[in-house]
Amino acid sequence: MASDSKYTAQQIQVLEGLEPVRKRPGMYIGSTDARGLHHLVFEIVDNAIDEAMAGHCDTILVTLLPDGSVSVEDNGRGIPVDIHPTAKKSALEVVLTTLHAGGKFGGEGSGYKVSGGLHGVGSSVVNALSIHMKAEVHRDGKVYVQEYKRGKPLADVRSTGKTDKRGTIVTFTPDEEIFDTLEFSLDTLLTRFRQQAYLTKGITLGVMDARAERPELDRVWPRLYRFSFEGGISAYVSHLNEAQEKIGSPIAFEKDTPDGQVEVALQYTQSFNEHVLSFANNIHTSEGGHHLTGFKAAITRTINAHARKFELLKEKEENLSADDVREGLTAVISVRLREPQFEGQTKAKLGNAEMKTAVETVVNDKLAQYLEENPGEARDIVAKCLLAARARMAARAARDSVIRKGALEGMTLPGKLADCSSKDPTQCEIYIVEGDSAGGSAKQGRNREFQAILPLRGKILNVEQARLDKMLANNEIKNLIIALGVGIGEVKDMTRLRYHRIVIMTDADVDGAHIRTLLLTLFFRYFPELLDNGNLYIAQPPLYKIQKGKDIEYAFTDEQKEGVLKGWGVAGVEEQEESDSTSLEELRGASEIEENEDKKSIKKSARVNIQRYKGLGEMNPQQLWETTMDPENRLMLRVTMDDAEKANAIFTTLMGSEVAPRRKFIQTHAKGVKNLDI
Ligand code: 2B7
Repeated sequence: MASDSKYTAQQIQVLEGLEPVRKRPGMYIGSTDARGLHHLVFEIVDNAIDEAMAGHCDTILVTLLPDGSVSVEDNGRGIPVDIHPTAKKSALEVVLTTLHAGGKFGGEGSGYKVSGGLHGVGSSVVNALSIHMKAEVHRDGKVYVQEYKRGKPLADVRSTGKTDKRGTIVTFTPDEEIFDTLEFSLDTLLTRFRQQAYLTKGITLGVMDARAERPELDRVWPRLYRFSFEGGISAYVSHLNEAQEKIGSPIAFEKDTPDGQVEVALQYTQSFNEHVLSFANNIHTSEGGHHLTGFKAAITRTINAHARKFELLKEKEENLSADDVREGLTAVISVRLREPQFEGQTKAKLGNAEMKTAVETVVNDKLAQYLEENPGEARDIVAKCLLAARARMAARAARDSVIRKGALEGMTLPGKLADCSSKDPTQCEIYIVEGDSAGGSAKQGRNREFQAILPLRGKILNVEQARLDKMLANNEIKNLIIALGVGIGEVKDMTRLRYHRIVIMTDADVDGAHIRTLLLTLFFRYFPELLDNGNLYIAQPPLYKIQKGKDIEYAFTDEQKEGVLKGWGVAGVEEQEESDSTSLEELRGASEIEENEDKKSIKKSARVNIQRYKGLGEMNPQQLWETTMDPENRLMLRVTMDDAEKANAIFTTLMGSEVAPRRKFIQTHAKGVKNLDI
């Protein structure tokens, strides 16, 4: 490359050492939990992707190794190794041991027009937080190596031999002093790299899981996953719409403008949901920004203009609203610019105003042209938007009447709700309980001070396939929304939430799982704030009650049950098929243990009674309190939305109208559904 020769080590800015990173890791990688741990890999891979975006590398391989380390390899130019004139050491060492090194890498000569991640400062941060790191550079026919411990070089950069390869290999072991967990989630890595591969057309991203061999699980070891999408963001849109009934094929445009590069792909589906993802320099801008604003404005304008021009919209009809044209729309917007400004709470909003016009102009021109050239598809799209407009008007009318009647106001709490006496929302909990009988037990067993109970009868409506008007006509849902006190749609106000803990309590069977999924869908679609704020929980009733004499233990898993039995010196007891444990049996058990105590020995044959709970209804109020509702003893799963996109995909697959993907999902996941991770 011509730019290589002009590029020298002096262009690196030296700022400061790495001590601040180890002192306050959160400032650099957000947190030291699993999320922060994965961030390390993303930082290193981002550097390799920058090298790819500059046109110098097309393959990146990430390997998880058995010793807990991760290795990232690219086939780029290799990090420069020449001596930095002021620092008097190798550029490689400067890049990996100084904070903010690389501030000038983005400038002229590096070939880096744009950059993702922390703009190249990431490698040194990762180095500081690793107990060990090794950097290997293949450049100009030679291999150069340097190793580090907690960010400090163990020796100077040295040349170890000849090579005919080009590129950089970075291997690091996260420091257990820093991180709460050292276990990488293959799933998290794959999701991220798949996304990156879609956004960077032409690169191949590989992930190799070469951690400990587990012959019982893995027939193929190590496992290699490979992502390479010639279709780029168009392929991404197809992927997002896999489970949907599609209108036409993905439409894609791209243009290099003086302000930056714009790429857009979109496709309509028959679903009610909008799924628009925006990126700036490969970073997901979840808070949107000017590129997204420009896109939305252009879609609304162009579809209206087309509908008018071809008289698909009658003269007396109102224009389609921005919401109407986004219903059922799936789109990916990706812009690349020289100096991206990231704003907002999570720095996930693009602040460059010039990107509004850039995206808007591209979409206006190219979408108008596409619609004219594909009149059939255009007609279907406009028809879908018109349907949305009409439904929206019907929904508004229905909602207005519901609101007018005061049905959603906090005044008239549902009759089925057993409310708590505290009025302090931060202290209050609401249990949404499956069925009236379990609801009855919960009402009797609860702590009235801060626990409210709302029993739901049967299955609630599947909200994925229903609109707001239909939903509000469903009594179970209406009751729930009234009880929460927050309203819905345009009158939603989350500050009026009456309970800060919302607990879903269903049976441990298929029906229970179904009801739970329906409730989660409702919350995910209409009250995502509850997921973001961690208000939503799933109660974990025990699976077994194990009783020997007066001793009663509850077990939440099979392993726990075995543990209890072992602890009691009994093994291999057969499960008793009992639906209820009467007081008579309890008495009988009690006398037996007294006998045993007389003999001062525990007999193996002592009567052990194991009850497998099939439903919440099998527990009496006291048991339900002790095992599932008492804050001192209970086990609850907090529902989080770590990865909104993945959650959305799962919801669409599970709850949407297409049947084949759902069957596939259930078949692949049926065995592994233990902990909920949406
Ligand atoms: C801002 C810093 C970090 N860098 C270069 C050149 C190539 C290059 C890198 C990289 C991750 C793991 C394998 C530029 C950029 C440093 O300056 S970083 N490749 N790959 C990487 O980190 N992969 C470069 C101009 C001329 N020659 C080389």
